[in-house]
Amino acid sequence: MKTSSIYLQNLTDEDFIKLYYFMNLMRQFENSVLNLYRQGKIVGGVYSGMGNEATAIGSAYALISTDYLFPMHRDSGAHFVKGQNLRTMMLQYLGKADSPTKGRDGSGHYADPKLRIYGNISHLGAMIPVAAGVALAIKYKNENNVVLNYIGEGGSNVGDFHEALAFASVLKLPLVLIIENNQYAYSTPVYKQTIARQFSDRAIGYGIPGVTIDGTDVLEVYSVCKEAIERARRGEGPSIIESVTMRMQGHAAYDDAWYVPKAELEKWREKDPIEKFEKLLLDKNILNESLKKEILVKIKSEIEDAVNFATNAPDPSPTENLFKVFMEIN
Ligand SMILES: Cc1ncc(C[n+]2csc(CCOP(=O)(O)OP(=O)(O)O)c2C)c(N)n1
Repeated sequence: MKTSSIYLQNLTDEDFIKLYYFMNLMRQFENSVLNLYRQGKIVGGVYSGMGNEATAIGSAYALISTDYLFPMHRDSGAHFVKGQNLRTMMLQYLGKADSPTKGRDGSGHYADPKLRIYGNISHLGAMIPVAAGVALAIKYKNENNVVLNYIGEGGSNVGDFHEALAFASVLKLPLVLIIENNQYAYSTPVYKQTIARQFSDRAIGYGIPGVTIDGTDVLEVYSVCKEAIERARRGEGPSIIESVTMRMQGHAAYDDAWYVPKAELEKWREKDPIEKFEKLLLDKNILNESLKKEILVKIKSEIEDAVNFATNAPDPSPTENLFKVFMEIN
């Protein structure tokens, strides 16, 4: 943990508790989504961010409300940090009529322009040029905002990655790209994806800063992201942050990840981002057992409320949805 960071020193106890709350919320939200999937109430892919909580939460926490968030499929918690509410997320996952995509999709592929959240495009890498385009618009309009975009280490190998960064670096666009290196792209381990020392070294080719961080340490993620975001806000251009973590479950709910050695998972389990942060907060007396219980009970009841609300919400009309596949922006 880089405790010397000025940004870290500015965090209050309230911030620490919020980070803890959001990390737990993300994990419990995803558990409830998985349960709904197993009950046959959610169709399509269900992707787990287990192991990625520190990366998703710490990074999004470094944004201000007018910044733009372009998350990937393991960043559900980033939506909550950016202001998305649980009921809306649950409507979206259950494909309900009142969800942001009005039932035309059942995962994070939605946009909420008011909150400046633009969920991932399925085609890996395709989101980076879009994020760079928004960063260009910010620059044209002389606005003071930043775009935070994520890509998996596997997705970072597609051509769009290069095109977007070549463009963003030359124009010094306010874009921060996080490469979530969670060791596997579906069943392909990192050593079969690259022979480079680290993914952040790619930044050298664009003449921009690139840094590799411990993606299981929420405070390190927060402080390094904040530094890159504020640099971008000052007009000094994009950065790449490689956040190293582990995909603790299969690619999606249908995949038992048989190809991941058990010993590797065990090694990473000891670095569980939530347990690690919880221990730090308990040691620092920022958290105690009764506050912990209070937070977990609050999360449980918020999730139950969202599940009940969304389960009882109306389903979309099949005839209407047949013709409106592309999203309408309200
Ligand atoms: C261009 C493209 N190729 C293949 C896929 C199918 N696909 C979806 S996710 C995925 C693995 C992505 O791995 P990574 O980028 O490392 O992210 P992770 O899922 O590990 O977080 C693949 C191959 C896709 N969506 N788009």
